[in-house]
Amino acid sequence: MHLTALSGGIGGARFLRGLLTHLDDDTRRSGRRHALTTIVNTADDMWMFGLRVCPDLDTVMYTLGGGIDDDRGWGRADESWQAKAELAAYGVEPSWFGLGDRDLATHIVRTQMLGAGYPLSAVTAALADRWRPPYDTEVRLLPMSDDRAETHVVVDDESSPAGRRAVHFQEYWVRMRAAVPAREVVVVGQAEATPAPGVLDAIASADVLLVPPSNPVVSVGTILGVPGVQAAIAGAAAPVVGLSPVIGGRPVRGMADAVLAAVGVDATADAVAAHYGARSAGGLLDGWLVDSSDKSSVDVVEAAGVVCRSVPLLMTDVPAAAAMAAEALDLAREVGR
Ligand code: FO1
Repeated sequence: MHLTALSGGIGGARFLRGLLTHLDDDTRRSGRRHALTTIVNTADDMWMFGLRVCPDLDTVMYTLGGGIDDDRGWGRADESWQAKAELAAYGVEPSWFGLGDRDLATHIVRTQMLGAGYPLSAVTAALADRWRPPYDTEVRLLPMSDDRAETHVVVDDESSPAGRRAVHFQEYWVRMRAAVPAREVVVVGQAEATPAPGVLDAIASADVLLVPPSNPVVSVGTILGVPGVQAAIAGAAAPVVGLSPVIGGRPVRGMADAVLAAVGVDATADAVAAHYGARSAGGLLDGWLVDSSDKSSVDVVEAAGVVCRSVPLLMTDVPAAAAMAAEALDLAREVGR
């Protein structure tokens, strides 16, 4: 089976690790081989100290390749922070973003290759070659685009004449901890971006299209916003199944409701499904998984034209994520008939 997933950082990466575990179990049981293409959000990306940092691509690459620090959910295991401390000693910014010594090598190689004229998709393939996921299932990482599309968040700012200013998503998310209201989310350059090589084909040729529990606005929304992607999904033969990133009225990654509010979406499993829309009504979803604690929202989601099931969605460990993946594929079979 060929699966294609749209993913952001931490939540999406953890789900994909569970999916690969489940697919390998299926290969051992049935002998069937599988392939997974992950289209990753690049609107979080940022220039820092002259280096191009791609947090979601790196989080997926490290998580699937075994290099991730599982407690943080981002960056490398066994990390040290000497360079970060030295940069801070020089008083250079951003001091609020944790660039570890091991992680810096990834950004140096990426910046070197971009400088030599390689597109981000080629750089990603080269970096991923070192981080080969230890699964039978063939895994391919694709940036959503080779072009620059950057999420900026508009926040209140009395000191500026307009009373507002735009900050890069990372500054809003990491330095400001999403603690102030996001008035607007703007993806700079998105309208001019084109899907990276392989993206549209991975959507068209997939047997199943998955929307992991990533942030619907700044991770999945930014991928869907790349011109051509939404139309490719609408026209694809594969069923589209998503998993709610919101459990019991709270986003699992505690700050996601800040950007949901900016686009007027309540932090509930059914509001996110409504935001994505039913594929039968020109939206994204054929099927939607909500957590067991959100069983009461199944009827609301189904009334909107999306087949809905409630199952445990808390990714406490890899087996839990694998069980969620099994449920998602089961639902895909049901809606795909
Ligand atoms: N997230 C944080 O909350 N604090 C950090 O200092 C931080 C550093 C960082 C470094 C490299 C990287 O690939 C990701 C990093 N992240 C950090 C996560 C990053 O902000 C992600 O974009 C968000 O978590 C959303 O996916």
